Amino acid sequence: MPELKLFVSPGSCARVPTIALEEVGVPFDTELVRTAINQQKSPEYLKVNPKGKVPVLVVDGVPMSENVAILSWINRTFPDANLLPKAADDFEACQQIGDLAFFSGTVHPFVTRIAMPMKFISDVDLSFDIVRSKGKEDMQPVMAMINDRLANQPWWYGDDWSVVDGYLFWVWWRITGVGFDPAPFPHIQDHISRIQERPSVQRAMAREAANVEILKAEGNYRAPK
Ligand SMILES: N[C@@H](CCC(=O)N[C@@H](CS)C(=O)NCC(=O)O)C(=O)O
Repeated sequence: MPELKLFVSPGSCARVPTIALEEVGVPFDTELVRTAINQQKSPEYLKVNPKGKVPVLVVDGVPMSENVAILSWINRTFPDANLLPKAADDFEACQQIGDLAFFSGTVHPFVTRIAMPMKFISDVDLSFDIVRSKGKEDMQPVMAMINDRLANQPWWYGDDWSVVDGYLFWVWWRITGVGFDPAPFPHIQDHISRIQERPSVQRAMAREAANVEILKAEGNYRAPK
């Protein structure tokens, strides 16, 4: 069994591999990165991930960054957990990588505009709302497409849950937490209610809640707003 340590920050996209590892049921440690004080840019952390981002999964002492890679590795290493459907061939396997890349490379940047507009601008007072509003506008067709996909099936791939559903859960939690209107997307809302019943998701959220308490006790907690 590999020794696993996941670098995380509450509310971040590190939630997705946390859910994946909880779903597998393998023992793993998490290490808290304090983004409120930019610990992800500290010299120590940059040795782990020169990109200065979470998540990082350290496998037997060797770090791996990027959700697409981390989730693919967990899926391949623990195939019995069915984090992704069993692919019939290379083409289907690559389509699944495409789904993870869609969330990482297309959806996530819109999330950042909505949830962290200050990352795009230096003049916070003048431009904060402009960036956030444009992010919300650009997110509409993306969420409409996902809402349509979920109209007649409970999960992204049909009847069976996958880690792509975990990705959607994080995205939705993050954007609705800062004012993205959920009303036009009832099938996504139903999906979120379903996924919150999943024990792996509840365990991942409990890990995050414990880390939030640590940050609050230290004075390093920054609530989403
Ligand atoms: N492409 C990366 C994106 C990772 C990412 O943007 N992580 C955010 C948290 S959701 C982060 O670490 N932000 C801190 C920063 O940019 O300083 C992935 O999919 O893993």
